[in-house]
Amino acid sequence: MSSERIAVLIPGRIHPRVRSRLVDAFDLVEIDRAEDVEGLPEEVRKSIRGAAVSGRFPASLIAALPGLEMIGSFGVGYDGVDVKAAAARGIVVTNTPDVLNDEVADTTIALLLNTLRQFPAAETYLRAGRWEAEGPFPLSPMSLKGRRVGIHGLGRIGLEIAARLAPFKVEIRYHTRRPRSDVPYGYHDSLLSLASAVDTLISIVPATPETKGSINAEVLQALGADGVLINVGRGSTVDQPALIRALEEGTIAAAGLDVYADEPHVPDALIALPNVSLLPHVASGSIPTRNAMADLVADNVISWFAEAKVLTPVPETPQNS
Ligand code: A2R
Repeated sequence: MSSERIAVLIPGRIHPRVRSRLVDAFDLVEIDRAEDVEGLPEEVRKSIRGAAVSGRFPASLIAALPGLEMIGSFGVGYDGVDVKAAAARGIVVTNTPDVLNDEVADTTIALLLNTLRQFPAAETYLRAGRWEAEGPFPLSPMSLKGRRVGIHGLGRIGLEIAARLAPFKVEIRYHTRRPRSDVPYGYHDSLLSLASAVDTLISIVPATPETKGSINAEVLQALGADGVLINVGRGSTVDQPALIRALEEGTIAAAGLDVYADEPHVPDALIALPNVSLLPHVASGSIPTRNAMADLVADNVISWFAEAKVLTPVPETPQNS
């Protein structure tokens, strides 16, 4: 490793474009898992000043890197990075907001319609030759028409979801911790109150101790027998066993999920349910959007070492702290 080049750690798998954007200008130190940092020669470990990560960056890894200045995290959610440990050391963490808003909002509408109108099952029916053999696919019991939709989290992505829902002529309400002054939608100061007022709940909040398990049995009960839950935020927000029970027992009607409690594991009990539409965490998963996210990770790393500032710091680690 040449002495003037800056060492940047990549712990685990990351979008190949992050690597290709950085490889010419930086000495990339690549390890399979955060824990493998212990196997690096001491002078390499101490030389690391930046990091690019998709997923976990625990406090133990931060502690093992005494020269670390910034962590560029892939994705808008950065719950895998111990930001508290980073902030305590003055390390700047960046995420990739905004560039995925449209893709995630588009996916949310697709998942909502798939859940209500059972389009994946209808296509499976056609492909199995059943249309010709047995006749038309059964009418879907549910429709988007006339629904009252509650959005749990009305941030960058939630606003785009709301904007896409408006032309569907549904009623839109929301819950966040603080009401927004720039939207015409009805505000609820608790998730339970929102769930009681709507029949369709879309969750797009970050994974935090506060949101963990917040969509619980009581919230699902309040959503009601016509209720539909769509989760495109984080799996930890939903009490997954309670959701499975609610779907099995008809406490709510259906769910559309892109995120799960323990990805990539999806419980058999969930897969066995006929009233769910399940996606493998693909909301932002198009090549153009993932490329834009990869570019933003690389641009943050490059900008930090060229100009001592990043483009998109997370709120917990403002760059001038
Ligand atoms: O609570 P507020 O006023 O800070 O509003 C934010 C809301 N939010 C919550 N709402 C209810 N209870 C909570 N405990 C709570 N914590 C946060 O979630 C805000 O309206 C929204 C988050 O918006 P942004 O920070 O702009 O995030 P963005 O880009 O929309 O992405 C949302 C999440 C990511 O964190 C990933 O986990 C996932 O979507 O892909």
